[in-house]
Amino acid sequence: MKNEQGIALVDRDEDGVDRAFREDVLAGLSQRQKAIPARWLYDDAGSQLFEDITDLEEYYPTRAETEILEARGQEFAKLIGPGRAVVEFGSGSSVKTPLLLNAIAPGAYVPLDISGDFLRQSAAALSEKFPGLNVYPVEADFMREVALPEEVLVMRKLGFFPGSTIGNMVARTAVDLLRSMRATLGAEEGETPQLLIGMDLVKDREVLEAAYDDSRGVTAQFNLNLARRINRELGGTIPVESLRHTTSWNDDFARIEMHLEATRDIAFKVAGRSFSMKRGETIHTENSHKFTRRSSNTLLLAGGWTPVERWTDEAGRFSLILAEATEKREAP
Ligand code: AVI
Repeated sequence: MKNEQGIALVDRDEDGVDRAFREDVLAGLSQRQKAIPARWLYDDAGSQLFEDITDLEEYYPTRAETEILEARGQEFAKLIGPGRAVVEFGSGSSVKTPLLLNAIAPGAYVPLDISGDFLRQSAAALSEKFPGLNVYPVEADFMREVALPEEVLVMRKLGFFPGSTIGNMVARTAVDLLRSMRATLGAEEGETPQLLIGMDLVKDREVLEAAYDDSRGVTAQFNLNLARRINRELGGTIPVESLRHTTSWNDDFARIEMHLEATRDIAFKVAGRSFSMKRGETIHTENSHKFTRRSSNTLLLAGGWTPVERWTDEAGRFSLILAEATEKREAP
């Protein structure tokens, strides 16, 4: 469902149920390997729990990326230049976004997010911090091409996609997104937009497993909240106390996987349909891919972006990559 600007809106049925959520959950629970797309982890409670995760001792990505943004401002300024419209894919973080904006003297800031309330709150907070900067929040699903506000069409663009959120997508979805970003940023109209993107790096398995299974159990609550959300919003009867949060490193795909595992045989209903799980069976709830220099280059190139520069934090845990839209197909 779209509004008159072609923006995707949440499509609810007469009972207020998000139809896409119900479809994804019912389809996902019907598969042999049960799986639910990770985007449904982020209702209000899930978004708050994710904020809490970013403060955890074991969860290094947020601190590592912030360290790069703090340390490399002058290099960003040199390679990006002033006057660009910064288009952030997501609502923006109260810490990372100001670091970038301070470094590069942008012409405008355009946060894109599907969640209007959160978007407006964070855009307002940012306008307060940067009183002279034009801020144009756009409520839209950035997984597809988005029409940018007219005021910024004449400006050169920089896309900003921090946090290694790209790592939560399988390669096919990530490439689709990178291509949509090209279109949103005007690459098809003869512009050469830039993209500053965070990509988390492959590292010791123990460090990764601890980051996704922390000692305080916050990530476990984040994962279990999905089952609670299904019960709340889809009339589910999942016995949440009989599920446990598990993580494992999948070496073939260089990713941490999050699952909810049944600790006993269980049966439950969701939206009137019956499901069961044997003890030890899981629902796959998230992938978090980790990259090497080569795999990140390959992904960006497949999405139509040529890497220009990359930075890592001192400990070499996380990378921030500046890329520009590839102008034409390179030989051979
Ligand atoms: C949002 N995303 C980049 C996080 C990650 O690290 O993959 C989500 C997350 N899941 C568990 N902890 C954090």
